[in-house]
Amino acid sequence: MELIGYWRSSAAYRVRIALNLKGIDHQKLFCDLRAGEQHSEGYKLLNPQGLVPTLINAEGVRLTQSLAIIEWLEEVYPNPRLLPSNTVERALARAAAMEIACDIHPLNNLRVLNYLRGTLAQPEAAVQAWIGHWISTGLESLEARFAGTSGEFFFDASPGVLEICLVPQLYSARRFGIDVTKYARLLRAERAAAELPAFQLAAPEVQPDARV
Ligand SMILES: N[C@@H](CCC(=O)N[C@@H](CS)C(=O)NCC(=O)O)C(=O)O
Repeated sequence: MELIGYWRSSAAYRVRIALNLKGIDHQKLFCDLRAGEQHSEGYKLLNPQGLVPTLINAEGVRLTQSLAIIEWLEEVYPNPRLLPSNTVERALARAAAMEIACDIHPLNNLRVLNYLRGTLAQPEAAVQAWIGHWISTGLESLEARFAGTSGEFFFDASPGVLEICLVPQLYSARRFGIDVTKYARLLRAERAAAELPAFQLAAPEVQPDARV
């Protein structure tokens, strides 16, 4: 299997964590988003959306969209589970993961920010306000949803799809200079995840293409 990603991509970061948690051997390939490689003809043949990640499975099938990739991994490699065994909890875990992957992350994606800065000629202060607003709005509602829940992780004794989405989103929030200290419940889960090699080895700074 081959994972095409970029060290700072939070969508690729999610898939790196999932592959590590499941212990799936894979090769890492890179698409340099800052250099615009996602727009190259070659990459668009693999992923016409021009986004990372792309996972090429053992049969050569190109899989895109991090949540779809994680669901596919879950179906093909069911252990360890990344979704709760109870169906209602599965829906709740998916919903919270989607709050991050569908409602927070896309609003602050590179192409959206480039559009604000370039085509819409928004000043940097407005772009920063946009980023801060959407990330904080999303994290606040997640914090409210889980505040008061016990344990370290959200649904199980081990991390699943929500932690897989949360850890990269918190990383990205800090990178944008957002104060995340008020999200105590979210930070508790993040701290627990940070103890696990699957998360440590997926961290942006330790990727071979990292430019720190
Ligand atoms: N919904 C997609 C989002 C993928 C995505 O937006 N990837 C970003 C990096 S996190 C990207 O490739 N951005 C390139 C660009 O905006 O030009 C997923 O979850 O895989």
